[in-house]
Amino acid sequence: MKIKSLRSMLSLAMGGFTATLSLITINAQAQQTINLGHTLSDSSHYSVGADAFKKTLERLSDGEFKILEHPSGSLGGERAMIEGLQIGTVDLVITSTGPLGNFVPETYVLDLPFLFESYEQARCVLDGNIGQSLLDKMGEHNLVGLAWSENGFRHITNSKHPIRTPEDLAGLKIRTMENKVHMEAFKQMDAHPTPMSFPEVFTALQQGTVDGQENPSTVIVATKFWEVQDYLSLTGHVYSPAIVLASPILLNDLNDEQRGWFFEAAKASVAATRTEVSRLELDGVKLLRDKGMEVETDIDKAPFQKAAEPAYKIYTDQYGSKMLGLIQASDC
Ligand code: EAX
Repeated sequence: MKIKSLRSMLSLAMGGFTATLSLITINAQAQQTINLGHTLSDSSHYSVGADAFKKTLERLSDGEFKILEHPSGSLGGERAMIEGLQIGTVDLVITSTGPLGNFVPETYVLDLPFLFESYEQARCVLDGNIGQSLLDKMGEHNLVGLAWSENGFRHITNSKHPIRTPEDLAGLKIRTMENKVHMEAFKQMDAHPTPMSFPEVFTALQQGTVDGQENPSTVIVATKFWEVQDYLSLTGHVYSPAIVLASPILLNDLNDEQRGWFFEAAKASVAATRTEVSRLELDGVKLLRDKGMEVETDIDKAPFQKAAEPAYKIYTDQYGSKMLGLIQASDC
């Protein structure tokens, strides 16, 4: 009798212990905080995308995952954040392809100047088989590509004089992303390309370390570059994709259903970001003019395209022409 009651006491205690343990597990899941970093302000198109990601993931997972957004490069520049994904100190990043080629060289093709003519064409390529095959490549480099998002067509700003032709760039120090295809293109256009991590750019422009920079109107607006740049030329010299990347250390730990939520959330993020990019392509330029920038809208792109052409050969000599050929031949 004594033994029996001792057993039942024990089993009661064990039951309670197990129940407590599973509560702890549920609580731990309910509180799993996911750190999402990007380099732009909390009013940017990346933040619009981060908000959509957050809402979707928190809804689908019924609060099991919470997104904590770290805007404005507070987790570092894009290169540092991508490294963070690889070692698991960062969970999610929305980044341009700027430094991505250093990790996944297959993506350099997307940085070629004048590769895409319109948003429709770029989005169509990135949403199709070509985009998917490039997303799959991330897996070979210790990253998870959740979806292609968008930064926008890049335009040139500077503090010296209006840029209407490639010759106007001669001698100007232009900050570029840490991307050798971009640097090559600007070298070909006679500028002095100066690679730099994005969080350093505003101060470099302010202090005159560089004369100009190039970014989509989305970024120029979000970073208030009008405070340190007088001239904007709508060169649209390269389409700048963004990508939603995850850490394999996070994703590999999840079950299929949970992983699916992250891919769904990335899709929602892309849709929201693209809508904002399209809006800012028009409204952003108006705002920049209102802020006092002199905007050159009527740019003849042909001479810029011609000047940047050698960048294609330099790229294909190193990486072959297969991916480029596929993009150029696509139905998009
Ligand atoms: O991704 O570095 C850049 O100029 C990027 O366009 C910016 O960080 C947004």
